[in-house]
Amino acid sequence: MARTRAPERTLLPSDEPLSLLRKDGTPVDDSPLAMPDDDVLVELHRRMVLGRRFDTQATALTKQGRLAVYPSSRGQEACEVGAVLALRPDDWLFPTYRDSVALVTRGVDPAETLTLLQGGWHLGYDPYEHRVGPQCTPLATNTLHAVGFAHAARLKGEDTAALVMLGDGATSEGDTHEALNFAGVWRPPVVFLVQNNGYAISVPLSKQNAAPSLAHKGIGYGVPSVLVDGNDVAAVYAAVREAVESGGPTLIEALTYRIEAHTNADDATRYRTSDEVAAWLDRDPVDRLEAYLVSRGLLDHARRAAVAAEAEELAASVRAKLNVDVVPSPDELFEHVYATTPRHLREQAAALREELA
Ligand SMILES: Cc1ncc(C[n+]2csc(CCOP(=O)(O)OP(=O)(O)O)c2C)c(N)n1
Repeated sequence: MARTRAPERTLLPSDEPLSLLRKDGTPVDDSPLAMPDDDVLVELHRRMVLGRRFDTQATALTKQGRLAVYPSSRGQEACEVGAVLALRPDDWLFPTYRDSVALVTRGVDPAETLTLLQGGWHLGYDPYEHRVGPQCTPLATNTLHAVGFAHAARLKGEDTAALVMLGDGATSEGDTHEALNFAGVWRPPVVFLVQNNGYAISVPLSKQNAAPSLAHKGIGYGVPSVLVDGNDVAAVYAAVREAVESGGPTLIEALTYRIEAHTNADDATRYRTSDEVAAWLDRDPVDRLEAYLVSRGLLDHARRAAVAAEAEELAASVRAKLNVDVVPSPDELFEHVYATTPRHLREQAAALREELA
């Protein structure tokens, strides 16, 4: 079987993260990345505002006992939204537990996104409808799903890229290295977006990585690698779009930060300081894009109010849909595991039914 050519793109990431907007919203001159069109920037803003409201609503639902747990991506909206909007309709997304906002941005029903965390279905949405794989909880397993999927699509002659989202901690898992090696050799159209938010739960990056950057981890596998400012949504969008259109593999490390704790079950004050959090609040991705849009006359009071109202409607709808007691059917535990249920599962289902009768 013929392999595609090795990349002509440079393998080495830049020393400084690539960006298009500084933290005060002023544009960067001579960035190698292409500034997205105005209509894309306006949509990126809308989606980040909606995503943040969804995220705060989901966090609130944990406090009301409506969700068992929620891993917030507050502060990481530029990655969640920028990467997803850069995908083409036929591309696929392979997200993690932290990426609910990415799912919502891709079009998955916000309430369906939360069904698993509500204790309902294992997977509350149809993966084929919006081309979104299941949110993976075992770290880095989705990297292998993504390379396999992109490779299979190429064999079938389909023009489909796969975007896999993973955290800094997940780059220490064996699966990531196998996936990168596969990607380097077979060159499927796959984008590894590493959201480096500084911590794997309480473990800081310095305690689990010796490479100069996580982007450097692509080099040994022959995968072109890019380091971007992960709080700059324009830069994330541009880098992912370029990677998708390259037709081969790319690793993108996006430098960002999670403002909330790992999940609502974690106490982040035990391993990081409030000064550190404040420094990252100052780099807020939504504020940054807003400052740029206002300076360009692309965002005014009326537009901001309309987006805020839309975000409130979204939150109200999520609240209404999740404000119900879930009554799972034990029978459903056995459904959709295999195309044809094997004998041992049929027996277990029968035993359970008998016990509950
Ligand atoms: C294979 C595997 N090992 C360990 C865990 C337990 N675990 C859950 S989240 C987490 C930290 C992940 O950190 P990172 O990849 O940086 O992602 P983030 O949570 O910061 O988005 C760990 C170790 C797991 N889910 N899967």
